[in-house]
Amino acid sequence: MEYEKELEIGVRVVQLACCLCQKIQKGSFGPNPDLVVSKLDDSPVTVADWSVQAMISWILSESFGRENVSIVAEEDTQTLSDVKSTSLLASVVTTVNESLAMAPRFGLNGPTAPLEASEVLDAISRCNSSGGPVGRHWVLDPVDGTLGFVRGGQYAVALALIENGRVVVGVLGCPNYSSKRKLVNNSSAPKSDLWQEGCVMYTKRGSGQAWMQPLVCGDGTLEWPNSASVIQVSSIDNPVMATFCEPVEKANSNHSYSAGIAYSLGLRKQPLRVYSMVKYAAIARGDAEIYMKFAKAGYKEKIWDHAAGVVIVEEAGGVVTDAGGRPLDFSKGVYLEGLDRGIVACSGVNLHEKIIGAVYASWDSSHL
Ligand SMILES: *[C@@H]1O[C@H](CO)[C@@H](O)[C@H](O)[C@H]1NC(C)=O
Ligand SMILES: *[C@@H]1O[C@H](CO)[C@@H](O)[C@H](O)[C@H]1NC(C)=O
Ligand SMILES: *[C@@H]1O[C@H](CO)[C@@H](O)[C@H](O)[C@H]1NC(C)=O
Ligand SMILES: *[C@@H]1O[C@H](CO)[C@@H](O)[C@H](O)[C@H]1NC(C)=O
Ligand SMILES: *[C@@H]1O[C@H](CO)[C@@H](O)[C@H](O)[C@H]1NC(C)=O
Ligand SMILES: *[C@@H]1O[C@H](CO)[C@@H](O)[C@H](O)[C@H]1NC(C)=O
Ligand SMILES: CC(=O)N[C@H]1CO[C@H](CO)[C@@H](O)[C@@H]1O
Ligand SMILES: [Mg+2]
Repeated sequence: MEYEKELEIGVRVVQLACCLCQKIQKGSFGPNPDLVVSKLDDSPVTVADWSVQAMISWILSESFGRENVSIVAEEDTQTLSDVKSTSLLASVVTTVNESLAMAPRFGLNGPTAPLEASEVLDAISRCNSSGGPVGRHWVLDPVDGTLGFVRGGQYAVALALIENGRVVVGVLGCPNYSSKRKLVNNSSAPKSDLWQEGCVMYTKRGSGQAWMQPLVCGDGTLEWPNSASVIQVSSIDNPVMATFCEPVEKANSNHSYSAGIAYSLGLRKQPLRVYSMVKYAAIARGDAEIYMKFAKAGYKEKIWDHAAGVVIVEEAGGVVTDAGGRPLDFSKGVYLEGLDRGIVACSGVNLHEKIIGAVYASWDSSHL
């Protein structure tokens, strides 16, 4: 079966990564002196971002051969080496070792001896591929929605495989998105402990199906794929009934533009503001019908922020295109080059056509 091994390793390693993130949040690896630091572009990064990238890079390299694995990922080691504090690197090394020690419980082989700092740095910096139209490339956002992670909102671990420019495998781990409860607005996070039952979603291109399984981070071993269930997009196609989600942060998306489109479509519900690719997960699971994101001038979307979510929504029955109605192009390297204005993900073609129509209408009227 094509991509069977890739999918299995991907699901197992993303589950392990999600559990690692939850443990960091609970402070299980001891105090974190520098949980959050700023990168050169001022975006936040944490011990979790580097630890997850190092751990996943190491497992993929062991599973598929270091010389054969090309990984495009968000983090590099520059900030990690730049930061004055060596305690940050020490925290990352400890966290990576602790998580690799749990690998057998997830059906993965860990190292025979704990990794040295140099090996951890090497695993992170090996993810410096820039993808492209030819060959196989893994695409990783170790922590998508770092702000959500830091603030107790939604975040995701996103891993995808691109082959010859097409996304063929997608795995989305959502540690704070219960497999049993509907998604809620950012500002109304549940107070109960139910968040601990996060979920992992995954698919293979062409399977015509996507699956979800609850995240299992306690004791015991990961049962896979026994505990998985099939997920499907919502069947609602009336805009009046539809729920739409958009980013929490205004920094990289134009909320007033999406509000205008929502108004012209006749959407009645207030937008669900959610951090990270969990917005794609909500469409795939049927908790929402529309995800719109219109970029601000000058912002370029990166492939790791979309690859896993797009293939999962599509295989669950949904549609994802740019705002001009064209498929997203994952073959051009690190960025989604040529993206027309923004991204529109929908549960079905009817809603999708209406949104693209509304975008064209608003564009025409603003250029009369
Ligand atoms: C790397 O790929 C080559 C060619 O596909 C294969 O022969 C080799 O076994 C692979 N290495 C590992 C460690 O999997
Ligand atoms: C990626 O880093 C490795 C060392 O880890 C280096 O050998 C390689 O040339 C780098 N590749 C790119 C595309 O920068
Ligand atoms: C999102 O929710 C978190 C947790 O309740 C809160 O700290 C944060 O301020 C919220 N963000 C916004 C923009 O509402
Ligand atoms: C996410 O998890 C944190 C604990 O790690 C919890 O405090 C928070 O309420 C959760 N947020 C949501 C939206 O479930
Ligand atoms: C956001 O969209 C509105 C149209 O609704 C436009 O007037 C505005 O210039 C856009 N803002 C940015 C920063 O692109
Ligand atoms: C979600 O929160 C935003 C403010 O952060 C608010 O504007 C919106 O109406 C809320 N949506 C729902 C469905 O409550
Ligand atoms: C160098 C280093 O920090 N090694 C640690 C890796 O993690 C193990 C636990 O699995 C620790 O015992 C090591 O000290
Ligand atoms: Mg990230």
